[in-house]
Amino acid sequence: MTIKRFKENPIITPEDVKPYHEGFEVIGAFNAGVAEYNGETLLLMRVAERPIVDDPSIVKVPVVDPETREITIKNFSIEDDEYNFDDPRVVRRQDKLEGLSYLTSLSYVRIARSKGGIEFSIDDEPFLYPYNDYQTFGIEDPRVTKIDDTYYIDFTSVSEKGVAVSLVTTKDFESFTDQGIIFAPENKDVVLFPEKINGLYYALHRPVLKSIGNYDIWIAESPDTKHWGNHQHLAGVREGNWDEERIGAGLTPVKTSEGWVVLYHGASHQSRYCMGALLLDLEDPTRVLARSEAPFMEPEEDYEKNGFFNEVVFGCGATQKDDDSLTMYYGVADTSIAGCDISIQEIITHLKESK
Ligand code: MAN
Repeated sequence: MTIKRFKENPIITPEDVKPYHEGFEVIGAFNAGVAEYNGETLLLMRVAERPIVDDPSIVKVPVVDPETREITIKNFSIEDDEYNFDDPRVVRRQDKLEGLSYLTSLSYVRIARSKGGIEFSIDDEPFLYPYNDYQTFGIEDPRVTKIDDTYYIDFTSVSEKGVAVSLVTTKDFESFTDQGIIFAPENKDVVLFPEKINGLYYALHRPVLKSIGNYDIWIAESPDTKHWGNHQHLAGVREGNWDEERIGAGLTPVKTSEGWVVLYHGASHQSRYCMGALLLDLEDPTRVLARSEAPFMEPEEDYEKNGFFNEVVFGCGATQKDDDSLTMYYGVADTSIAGCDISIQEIITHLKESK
C-alpha cells in the first residue's frame, strides 16, 4: 500500500509554537484532532511544554491550578531511588501502590489553521486549557467528530485522580461547552462515530487495565453521547505481532460501502507505534469483518523514528476529499505533526488481503 507522505514533513514542529508559559519550552506539538471548518483545516494540536532546566540531574514536573492557571513545579533528582525516570514522559513511583506518578510536561490543546492543509498558522492562545481538577497534569490527544452541525471533541484529562476521557462540544472553535467525563479512569483513545447507527451513538474506547486483561479496544453505545453503556470487547492485542502491547482507535471511523474503516495505532512491547486498520459492520459496528495482519504504516522517516519518544506514528484525525482520499495528520515521535495521503480503497484491499 502506498502512503504518500507530504514532502514538507514534518509540517509543524515544536519550534513553530511559541510557549504559552514563561520559562517553559515547547517539546511537542503532536497528536492532533482534525476538523474541517469554514473552508479551513483545523489541527487541534496537543502542545506539551516543560520548564526549562539547565541541570540534567533534575527533572521538573509541572502541575497546574485550573482556576488561576498558576503552575507549581516539583523538582526530582534522578538519583532519587523512590522514583523511576526511564520513560522520558513520566516520573513513576518505583512502588506504584504508594504515592503518585507524574508527567514531565504539561499538555493542552492549541489550534493550527490552514486553507491548503499544508501551511498552518498557529493560534497564540490555547483552545482547551486545563479547566477542572481532573486536568491538573494536562489535556492530551484530542479527537474531533462532526455530527450534524456540532463538533464533538474528546480528549484525555490527566490528574492525580487518573487518566479520564472528557468531552466538549463546539460549533465555532472559539468557545466550547463542557460535557463532563464520558469514560472514567483509566481510559484513553476514544473516538465517536460520525452518525447514529440504528438510533444510537457509538464510540470506541481503550480501558487501561491494571490487574487482569490487556490494553484492548472496546465499543460502547449511547442515546446522547454523554451516557455510555452496553460495552463490548471489540479487538485485542496480538502477542508476537506489531500490536502485541497496546492498541487504541485513532481516527473517526470512515463510512464506506464495505463497512466502517477504523485506523488504529498499535504498539509492540518495545513501544514502537505503527498504524493498522479494522473493518466493522456498517449496521452492527460491534462485528469485526477484517483486521490488518501487518501494519499499513510504520515509522520509517527520520522524523518518525527520532524525537522525544522514538519510533511513533500516531494518527488522531484526517480530512476527506472524496470517497477515496484521506489526508491523515499524525503525530511523529511524540514531537511533531506530519501529513500523508492515503487511498481508502487501498486500505480496504489491504484489509481483505489480511483476512
Ligand atoms: C503515557 C503517554 C504520555 C502521556 C501519559 C498520560 O505515558 O501517552 O504521553 O502523557 O501516558 O496520558
